[in-house]
Amino acid sequence: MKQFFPGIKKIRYEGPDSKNPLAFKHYNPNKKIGKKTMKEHLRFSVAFWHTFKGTGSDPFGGPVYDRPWDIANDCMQQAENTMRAAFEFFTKLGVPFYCWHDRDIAPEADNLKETNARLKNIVNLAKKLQHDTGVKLLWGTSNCFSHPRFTHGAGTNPDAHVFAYAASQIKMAMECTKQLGGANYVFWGGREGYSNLLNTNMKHEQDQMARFLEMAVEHKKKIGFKGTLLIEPKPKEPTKHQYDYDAATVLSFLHKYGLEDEYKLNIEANHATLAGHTFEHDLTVASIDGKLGSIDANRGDYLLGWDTDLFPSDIYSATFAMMVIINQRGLGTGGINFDAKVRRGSFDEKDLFHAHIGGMDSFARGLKIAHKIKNDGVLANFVSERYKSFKSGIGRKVMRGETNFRELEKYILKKGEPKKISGREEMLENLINSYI
Ligand code: XUL
Ligand code: CO
Repeated sequence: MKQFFPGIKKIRYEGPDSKNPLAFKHYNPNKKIGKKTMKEHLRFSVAFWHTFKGTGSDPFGGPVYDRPWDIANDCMQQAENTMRAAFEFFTKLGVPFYCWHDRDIAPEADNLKETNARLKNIVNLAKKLQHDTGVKLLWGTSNCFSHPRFTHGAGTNPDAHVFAYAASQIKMAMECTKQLGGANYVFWGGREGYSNLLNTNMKHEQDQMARFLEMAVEHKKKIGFKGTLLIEPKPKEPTKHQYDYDAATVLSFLHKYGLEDEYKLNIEANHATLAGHTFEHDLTVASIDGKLGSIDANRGDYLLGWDTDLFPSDIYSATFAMMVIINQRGLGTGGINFDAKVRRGSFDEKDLFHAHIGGMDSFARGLKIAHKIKNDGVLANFVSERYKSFKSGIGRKVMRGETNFRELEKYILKKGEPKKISGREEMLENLINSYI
């Protein structure tokens, strides 16, 4: 069998002192952190679209990456080579999961029937390779944004014909995800938004989207797919305004349409920052509602205002993310998917390994640090102390719904001015630094 990464051996853990760029310094899959191994905590996944289909092109220049699996005359031969290269990569890197869009793994043909036949063909190959290697599918999704038919959206398209096309495409992608034992199915509304309010009936588009998501639930049940349905918020890009703006917006949408028991959220770092939040903010918003299902790990660039999808290397961000994940006792069926791309100048195959090793080590460090912080309990004690006035007396009555404005006014007339209490932010930041 042809090797696509012949110069690279299986990546091993060598510990924090190793200087080998092709070794893990922190990710030691079988090491236990608390009750679970690192592998079980982190559930790493590689994104098919960036790692195997990315070309490095940008608005100013075409493809630059050297990808030996792209060299084939026939598009299905190319798809097969890409899938084989992907499984060689997953195995050498030692990740337990991967994710795809339908159109990443098999190219579209002239009509849906032929397109579906191509997809089925590649899914059969993926099934065999999953079986041979033990690598599993974290999630499948459908690309309903690249083809010109989706220019005005898929589920929110003003043309019902396009809506029906998107439904047919997602039906097939859900069935393929089920066939491959996928743990989740993701909806990212690539063009579900508007670029101009003058031609947009926003209420209609949102009602349409809800109908779309209801039908997805109905089909999930019909085919017996047991995975979690996930929605991935993003505020803008490609449209000026995406309806799934951020975690809070998606949650209230789900509550408004009675879909809250059917969907969880897949939170992406760079999407949260594009929405003007920190990554940990959106993770927390999803988590406190019991809806943090999975993560797309990456990062933006402070100097660039778009979705740069850089590999995550910021230890603070990884630590804060892992604090939220540990607090909710893991991601359930979800995982940490590197929805990230190497930079245009990092065009050879070795760069793909460096990038993923760095991302995995960052989250492994974040996990170790977050676990220690949690175990020591200092931060949690500080926070619980800060709210202790709601545990007894008048505060307790407030939380139990046993008081009213009149009684609170009486309370203040008797007790007078509250004492100022410091929030100790700098002290807490110093505390976090002492663990990093
Ligand atoms: C786009 C993005 C997508 C989704 C899957 O910004 O994050 O790759 O993760 O469609
Ligand atoms: Co994503």
